[in-house]
Amino acid sequence: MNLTELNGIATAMVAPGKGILAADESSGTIKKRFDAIGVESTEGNRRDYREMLFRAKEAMSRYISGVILYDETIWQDAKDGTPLVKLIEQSGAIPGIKVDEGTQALPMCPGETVTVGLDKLAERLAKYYERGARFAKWRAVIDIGGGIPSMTAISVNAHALARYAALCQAAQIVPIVEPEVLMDGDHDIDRCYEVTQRVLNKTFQELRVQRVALEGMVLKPNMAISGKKCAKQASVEEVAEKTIRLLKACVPAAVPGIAFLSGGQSDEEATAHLNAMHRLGPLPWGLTFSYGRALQAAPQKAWSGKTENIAAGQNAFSHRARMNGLASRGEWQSSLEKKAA
Ligand code: 5MM
Repeated sequence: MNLTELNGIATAMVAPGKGILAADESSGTIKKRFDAIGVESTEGNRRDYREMLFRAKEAMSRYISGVILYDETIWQDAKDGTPLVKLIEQSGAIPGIKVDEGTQALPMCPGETVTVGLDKLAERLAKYYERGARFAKWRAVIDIGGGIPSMTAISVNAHALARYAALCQAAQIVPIVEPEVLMDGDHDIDRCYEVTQRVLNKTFQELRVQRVALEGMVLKPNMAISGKKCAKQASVEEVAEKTIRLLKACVPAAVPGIAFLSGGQSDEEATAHLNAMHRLGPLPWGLTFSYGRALQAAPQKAWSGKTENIAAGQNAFSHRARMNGLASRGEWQSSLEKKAA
């Protein structure tokens, strides 16, 4: 393992003004997104959609540091025969790959899951590296509800995240470690804080036990935020203040960067929260976005599967990428959204 090189990649992934495009929707998830805009989820449509994003010059060259791909996409070529990975590299962004194989029910723990995909992972990583991937992603899912999460679910997911991270670093690939505490329930922000703290502490404990070099990884956490169904929604300032307090308590300064998931927040909320956190600096790590829905909802709608809408889709993507790029420096203002509208 060359830690200097891994640290250089991780640092570039969270460079000020830039963040990560999470375009690694599995086939089931992209079908749901396409259903919402009336587009059939064929291999060709998935390729055309992602090609549109990766060819959005302004977004990709100025605001996107890296792209997380799904297995199908990393092997696909653009219409003119250029591998999609090459389009990403040519824009100056770093290609990455989702390597987990989804979740499975966790025995003895009703309603909870464990993320799988460790079998043959070393072989798969070597192939992805050869194709151009320089970072990877593995997402563990922790739900909050009556009596959950159990310590069992937190523990097995943290163990798998660390196993994955160590395998990545041995393959000279930067691991994005993503323990996502879902915001789907009716819990308040303090319950989210408390659960996320347990999850992050256990995850870093496992990372240390399994000798993962913290300098060569990126953390992708949820924010401390109210559950979507909670009657009392925390303000932007409270989310920012509690998230930074939580991360300072749990994430060692040796970690080069933290890149948030959006988790179902609206586009503008995700931007406003990141921006507000930067107003609380200086921070010990790079802090940016690794959004899926909060970057793609607008371009998906604008594109709607029509060739004549490609420019509109790219403009919508560039706008959201620019807004989040500004937020990653604490320079975003809501008036910029209105001006664009
Ligand atoms: C893009 O969605 C990713 C893949 O999800 P599935 O494996 O369920 O299809 C997801 O892991 C994503 O990278 C993160 O959750 C961040 O995306 P959001 O939409 O929460 O910002």
